[in-house]
Amino acid sequence: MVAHNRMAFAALSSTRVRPRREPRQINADLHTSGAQGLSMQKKPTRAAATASPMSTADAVVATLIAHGLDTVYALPGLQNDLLFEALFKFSDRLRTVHTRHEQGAAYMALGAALATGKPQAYAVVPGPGLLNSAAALLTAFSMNAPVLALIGQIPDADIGRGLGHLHEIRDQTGIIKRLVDHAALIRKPEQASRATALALRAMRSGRPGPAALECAIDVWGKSAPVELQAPLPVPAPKIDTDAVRRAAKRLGAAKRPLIICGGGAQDAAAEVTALSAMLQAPVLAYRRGRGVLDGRDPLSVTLPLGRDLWGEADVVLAVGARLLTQLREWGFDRELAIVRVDADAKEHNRLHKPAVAFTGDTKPILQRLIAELPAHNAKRASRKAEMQDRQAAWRKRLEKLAPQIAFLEAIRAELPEDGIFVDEVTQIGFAARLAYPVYKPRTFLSPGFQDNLGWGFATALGAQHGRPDVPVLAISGDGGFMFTANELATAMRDRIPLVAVVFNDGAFGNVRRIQQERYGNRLIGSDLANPDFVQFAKSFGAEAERATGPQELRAALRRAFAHRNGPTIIDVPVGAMPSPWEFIHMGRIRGG
Ligand SMILES: Cc1ncc(C[n+]2csc(CCOP(=O)(O)OP(=O)(O)O)c2C)c(N)n1
Ligand SMILES: [Mg+2]
Repeated sequence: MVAHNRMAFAALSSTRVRPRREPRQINADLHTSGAQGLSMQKKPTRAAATASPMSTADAVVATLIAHGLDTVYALPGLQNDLLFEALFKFSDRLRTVHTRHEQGAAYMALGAALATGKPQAYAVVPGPGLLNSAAALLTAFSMNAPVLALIGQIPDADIGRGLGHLHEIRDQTGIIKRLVDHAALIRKPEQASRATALALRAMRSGRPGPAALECAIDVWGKSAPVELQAPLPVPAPKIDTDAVRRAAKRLGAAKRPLIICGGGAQDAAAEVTALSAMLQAPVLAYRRGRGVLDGRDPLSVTLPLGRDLWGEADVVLAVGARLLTQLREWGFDRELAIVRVDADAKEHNRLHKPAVAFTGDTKPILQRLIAELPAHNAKRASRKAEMQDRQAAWRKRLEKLAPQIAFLEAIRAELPEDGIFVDEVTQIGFAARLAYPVYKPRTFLSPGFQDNLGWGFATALGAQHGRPDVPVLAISGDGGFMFTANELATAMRDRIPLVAVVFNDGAFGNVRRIQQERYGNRLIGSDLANPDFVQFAKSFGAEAERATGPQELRAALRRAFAHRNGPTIIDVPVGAMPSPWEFIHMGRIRGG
């Protein structure tokens, strides 16, 4: 195989690479060491200008490597056999991790993207393979996560003819275009590298997000002289100096400023932290913005205190956040001015006209605000004591959720500062969004507005695969865990040391409680017949144990985090838990 790879790289290195046009602007994340192996990319010379024949599949894979990708999460099949040939050929540069279901592959790519902040790819067959991966692709879209889907196709000449080829689906391209903003069908080897580079650029340009490339069964193997495309520059919108001044004036004069972070703030932690200190502004995050400001800072708030602060704020700085809950559920009025920073210009005016709006990457925009603010900022006393009191008051009311919080305390005590917590749609997850302290960015992965049951275990596997240097913990209910529990086989084969805690109440507990409380206890479709999760996990060869109560969980976690040679499943039997919803959907607080 080594000799085989050498030959492939000998062929590659005589392949011409298009020079980058604006090398200064190339996003650092895309221009990483993975590209260095393709040394011809760094200094395109005249000598290397003869493009040599290359297959479509080789060109796609070489371009992924040149963009710094190191893994493809995949499930093979006939249409993609020649793609897998290329993955074999380049397997010392790009690992192929194959899963047991396409949703596992796509969720793993998503988890790796969220944990690393870098683009990730998955590959699946057309039709059922695509649809099996679709919930994860939808989630990647909703979370603006840079995930590239490589999707097979029926023979090129027959696309759209409805002949009934294996895995044919009507208008696959149309379906994909509804799921992602950037999609392309590769029809010739000459297009393959540039199409891949364009997809990877689209994933980082403007509002980030997934992209998809389709390629027909008979196109992967076609060869032609190919120009390998180096990473393309990502355009950065200009920052309006006048707007910076207006925003700094508003914020500087604010009596009760509030910062709200969404997922778009994850790469601007230092800037948000600095602004929060300068303005003595609390920073509200609920799901995707957690960890941008360290949860130990008294200015770091989640719900429900965040809603009180929204009620009294005069200026809000929204950083990469949709504000749907705030503007729709909590209300607004003329006394509230909003300064918005968002990668997507369409986001600004959807529900409300902001006082000042910035479009672009949050980090450089916030840096400009930090530079401008001192000229306009009011003298501010520390709000530390006030915030500590208010936090304590809400902690007291949240004691209603003591059963959940006790488990979260056990987890926080054992998961190191930079350990990654992967949330699920379960009782402990709902409480975690309110009460689990997050210390660092990208260490609390929560599915955002899809809130899709079953994302957790496989997404966490991808997070752990992408970040082998830190412990990753997945929580799930017995319902959510079984969506992708089959991927325990993947975790064993690839020795992924994920620790997964299953809170086992024998029910779709959330649904059951709603049926009890709101629908006269008419229980339907909410009880679960479970396997013995310890036996189940052990049958894969995984470590597994049962822990009853928070103390036993803490001890089990300590053992689990010490085991780095494969996954651990901890089954935690629980009863029904108190409802968190009164702390999450709290209704209007301003605007009548
Ligand atoms: C993909 C998807 N299907 C259905 C739901 C609706 N749903 C929300 S919570 C839930 C039950 C979760 O059960 P479990 O994972 O056991 O957690 P528990 O509430 O028991 O803690 C369901 C079915 C959803 N959020 N996502
Ligand atoms: Mg359950």
